[in-house]
Amino acid sequence: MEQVLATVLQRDPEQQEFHQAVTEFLETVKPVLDRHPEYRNFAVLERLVEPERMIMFRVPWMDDRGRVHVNRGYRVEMNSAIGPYKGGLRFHPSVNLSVIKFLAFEQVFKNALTTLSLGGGKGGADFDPRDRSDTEVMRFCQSFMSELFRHIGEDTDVPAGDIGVSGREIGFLFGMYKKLQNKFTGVLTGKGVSWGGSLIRPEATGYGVVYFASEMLTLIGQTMECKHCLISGSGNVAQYTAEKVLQLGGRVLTMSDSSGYIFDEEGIDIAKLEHLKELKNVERGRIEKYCQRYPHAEYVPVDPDLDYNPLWQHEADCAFPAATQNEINAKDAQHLVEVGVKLVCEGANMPCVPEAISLFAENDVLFGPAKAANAGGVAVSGLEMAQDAMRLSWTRDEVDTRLRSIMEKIHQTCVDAAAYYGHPGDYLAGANIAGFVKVGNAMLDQGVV
Ligand code: NDP
Ligand code: 2IT
Repeated sequence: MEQVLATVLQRDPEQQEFHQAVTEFLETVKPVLDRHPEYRNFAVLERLVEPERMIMFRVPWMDDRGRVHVNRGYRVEMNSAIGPYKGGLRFHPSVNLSVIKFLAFEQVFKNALTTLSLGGGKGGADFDPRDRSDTEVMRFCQSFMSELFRHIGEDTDVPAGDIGVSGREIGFLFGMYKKLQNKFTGVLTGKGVSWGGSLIRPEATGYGVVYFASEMLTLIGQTMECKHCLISGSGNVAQYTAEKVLQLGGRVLTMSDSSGYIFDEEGIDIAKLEHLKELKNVERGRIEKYCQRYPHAEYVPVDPDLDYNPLWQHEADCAFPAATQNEINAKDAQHLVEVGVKLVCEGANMPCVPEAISLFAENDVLFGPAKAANAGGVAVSGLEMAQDAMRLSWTRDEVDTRLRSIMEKIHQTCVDAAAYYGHPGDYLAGANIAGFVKVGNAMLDQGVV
C-alpha cells in the first residue's frame, strides 16, 4: 500500500486533491487486502489509482463582445469494470486535473455503492459561468461538446451535472451532442423531463443525503424531527438537502455561497427556501440578497483573514457541508464538536479534511462520508439511464421510492462492511471497503486489462 501511494505521489507530485482522496481510501481498505491476497497479486490497487483514460482539450469560445477566450476541458474515464463511465461535469475556475481525478476516483466507489451498473468518471473545465450571459454559456457548452462528443455515448460514458453545471448547461450540451451525432440517446443525465430526463433527478442528491442521515439517526433511536441543521452551499445539493430536512420536521439555520453565509435564527422555512431558490436559480444572484426580504436574518461575508468558517460555530445538532471540497478544516471540525453537533453528513464531495474526520471519530460525532451519503444523485442518474433505455418514464413517487430504498441499502452495506472488517460504526471504512470489493472483484473476473 505504501508503494502504491509512493507511485501516485511520484507520478503526479502536484495533484494534492487526488493524493488526499487516494490516501483516505488506502488507509481504510487494508483489512480487505490482508484477508484477500488476490487483490495484491493482480495489482488491483495499482490499476484503480491509474485512470483508464484521460482526455484534455482546448475549449475556445467567443463572449458577447466578440472577445475570444480559451479554457481547458477534461474528462477522466477512471474505471469501467462494472459499467459505462458515469459522473458529472464541473465548470468552475478551480478545476484542474487533480480536482477532476479526485472526483473521478471517488465516483468509482460511490457508483459501486448505488447497486446499479455504473463505472466512474468525471470531467469539466476551468470556465467560470458566473456573470456570463445565457448565450455565452451556450457557446461555451457547444465548444466543449464539439470535442467531448467523440469520447462519450450512452453505453460508453454518460456525463451529468456538478458545480456550475445544471439543467441549463445539460440542455446546451445535449443539443450539440444530438446535432453532431444525429442520435437522440440518453448520453447525458439531468436532462429536462420532456426530453428524456427523470423526475426527482434535481432533488435526488440532497434528498438522498437526508435519507442517509435519517438512517444513521434511526440506528441511535433518533429522527430528523426538530433537529437544528447547519447547511453550507446554496446550489443544487444544498437546496434539496434543506427541502428534505424541512419535510422531515428539522430546522435549517444556515446556507451559504462563496461570498458569505446567512444565519436565520427563526429557521429557513419552505416559503423562504422557495425565495432562495428563485434568487439562486433564476436571478443567479448572491445569497446576501436573502436578507433584503428577511431582514431579521444575519449575513456574514467571507473574511479572508479568518482560517475557519464561522458558519460552523452556530449551535446545532447536524451539519451538512454541501458546497465544495475541503470546506471543513480541523478548526471548523473542532467548532462543530464544541457547539454540540452529533452528525455530519457530506453533501459535497470530500468537504471534510482528514484531520476533521479524525476529530469527529474521537468525539463520537456520526460521520456520513460523501461517496455513500451523496450517492443519491448518481443513483437517480442511473434510473434516468434505465428509463431512457426503455423509452418510458416513472412517476415522482416511483423514482423517490427507489431512491429511498437505494439510500437505505447503501447505509446497510456500509454498516455491514465496516462490522465485517473490524471497524463497527465507521461509515467511511464501510463505504470504501464495500465499493472496493465490488469493483475489485469485477476487475479480478475480467483479467489484467
Ligand atoms: P452548484 O453549482 O449547484 O452549487 C455549488 C454551491 O457551492 C454554490 O452555493 C457555490 O457558491 C458554492 N461553492 C462552489 N465552489 C465554492 C468554493 N470554492 N468555495 C465556497 N463555496 C463554493 O453545485 P452542486 O450543488 O451540484 O454541488 C455541490 C457539491 O455537491 C459539490 O461538491 C459536488 O461535487 C457535490 N455533488 C453534486 C451532485 C449533483 O448531483 N449535483 C451529486 C453529488 C455530489 P457560488 O454560487 O458563490 O459559486
Ligand atoms: O458527484 C456526483 O455524484 C455527481 N455530480 C452526479 C453524477 C451523475 O452522474 O449524476
